[in-house]
This record gives sequence, structure tokens and C-alpha cells, in this order.
Amino acid sequence: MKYEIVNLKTVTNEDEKLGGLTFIEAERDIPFAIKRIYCIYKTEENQHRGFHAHKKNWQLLFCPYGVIDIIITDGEEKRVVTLDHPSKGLVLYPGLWREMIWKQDDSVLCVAASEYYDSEEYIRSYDEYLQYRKEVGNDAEADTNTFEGGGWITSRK
Ligand code: T46
Repeated sequence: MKYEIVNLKTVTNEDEKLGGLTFIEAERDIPFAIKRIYCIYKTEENQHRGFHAHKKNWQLLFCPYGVIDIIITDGEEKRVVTLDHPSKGLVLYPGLWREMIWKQDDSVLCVAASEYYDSEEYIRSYDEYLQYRKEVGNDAEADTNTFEGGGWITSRK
């Protein structure tokens, strides 16, 4: 299952009241160029979102405020990655089914995506997803990008 947990570069201030700063450089810190960024906010604890896979999109997910569980599966294996610090990012290759659970009120989910929005590249039915994986196999997670940057803290499992 192709995903990466990445350590996003973060600068903290000696004066904690000033807060922190996290930044991401496309194609250096993450293995794709960014075409789109969106955020999900004002979501209450225990809400579930997602329930889809992308056929084309590479995505970086991170949570600058709060705690969000990201559940990912390729239809066989399942992993839960908890985004609980602004410096923790999750890179999802295309072809993975994902669900998100808000573990804290008002947690913010930020997503950087490799493609412009296209509703046609979503799979929103889990049965359809399993059928897609059956037909396409591991090519669903095709590793077409090359990446020679740094900053990974753990690699795909
Ligand atoms: C994901 C999770 C975390 C757009 O017009 N452009 C966009 O770039 C996006 C992301 C959405 N929209 C419109 C399409 C829908 O009418 O916003 C509405 C809500 O989007 P959606 O139903 O896709 O929301 P979620 O929570 O199912 O999924 C979204 C992202 O689409 C998805 O990629 O990873 O948030």
C-alpha cells in the first residue's frame, strides 16, 4: 500500500505566544507538483468524511490544528494514521480508499492535490472501488512520479 508519512518542515518561536510555522515545497518535500489546495474546517468531533478513492490524485494531508484519524485501505490491508501535529503529513498515492474521523472539535484538515478538481476521477462506492482494484490491481497506485527529495520520517509499509 503506497503512502508516506512525512515530516513537514516546521519553525517554532522561542516566544510560544507567536505560534509555529509549517511549510511545504512541492516536488522537494512531497513527490508531486501542487495544482490545488483545500481545507476542511469547523467540523465537529466524531464526524466522518471521505469515503472515496482517487484514480489520479496524489495528495498531501496535514492537520495544522487538532487531531484527525485517516483510515486508508487498498481493499485488503488497512492502516490508521493519526494526524495530531502540524509537522506530520500523509502523502497518499492515487488508488487508495480513505475515510477521515475528526477526533477533536474544529480540527482543520488541509489537502494539497496534484490535480484540478474533477468529480469523474473519484470512486465514491466501496463496492465499485473493490471492483476497480480487481481490474487494475496494484497499477491503481502507479508510481509514475520520481522523487529525490528528503524529509521522509517513515517509508511505506
Ligand atoms: C478529500 C476529502 C478530505 C470543489 O468544487 N472543488 C474541490 O477542490 C473540492 C475538494 C470540492 N469541491 C466541491 C465538490 C462538492 O460539491 O465541494 C463539495 C464537497 O466536496 P466533496 O463532496 O468531495 O467532499 P468530501 O469531504 O467527500 O471530500 C473532500 C475532497 O473532495 C477529497 O478529495 O480527500 O475532502
